[in-house]
Amino acid sequence: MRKLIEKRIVLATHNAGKVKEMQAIFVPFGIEVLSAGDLKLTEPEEDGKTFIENARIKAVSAAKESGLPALGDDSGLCVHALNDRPGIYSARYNEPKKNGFMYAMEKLNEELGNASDRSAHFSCALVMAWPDGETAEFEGRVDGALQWPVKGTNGFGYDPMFVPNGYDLSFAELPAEVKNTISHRARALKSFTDNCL
Ligand code: ITT
Repeated sequence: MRKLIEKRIVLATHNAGKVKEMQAIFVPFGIEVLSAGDLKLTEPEEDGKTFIENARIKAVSAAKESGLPALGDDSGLCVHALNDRPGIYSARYNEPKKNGFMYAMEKLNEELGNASDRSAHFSCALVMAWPDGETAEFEGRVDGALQWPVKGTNGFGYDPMFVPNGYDLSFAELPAEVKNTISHRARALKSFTDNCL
């Protein structure tokens, strides 16, 4: 697989929570990590049908616009009793964005009702795109269960609702170092760093 020899990349995301997590994971590798937000890159329309397709749309667009290698992240929460919804629509499930992510979490909890199966997983697809058009794909997943009431203030998005298997605390209660070792994003990034660095 193609190695990343450049010492500067752009994260093709406008989500500050993703940027914070990915920057922390890149620190030991000595790579300067800019974000699409820092560079004021345009946000392409995410009209893919899979996490990988959407990650590729973001990465290719950012690499072309910035002239730097770009890493796109498309991720989401897949709830098993809801046939893996909201999945690729996890960000849009929070429309009209009332009350931060509480709106989406309350809606999910209502949809689940008294379902006995509260299992779910987070998926993360990463696509690395070089300015010359070459791409490489990586994926990660973490399984867990959805708790109510939600707890914790760390992380972002659905973290206060998600308790990873093997833990009693949600991603929003666990320290960032723990989430950044076991999360879907951490696992996809490990596959990227193992193969490309
Ligand atoms: P970009 O497209 O700019 O990257 P986004 O937030 O729209 O930002 P996605 O389309 O990939 O990103 O949507 C992913 C959504 O899934 C995100 O907004 C969160 O709600 C949720 N999500 C993904 N990873 C998560 C995590 O680690 N913890 C909690 N929620 C997460």
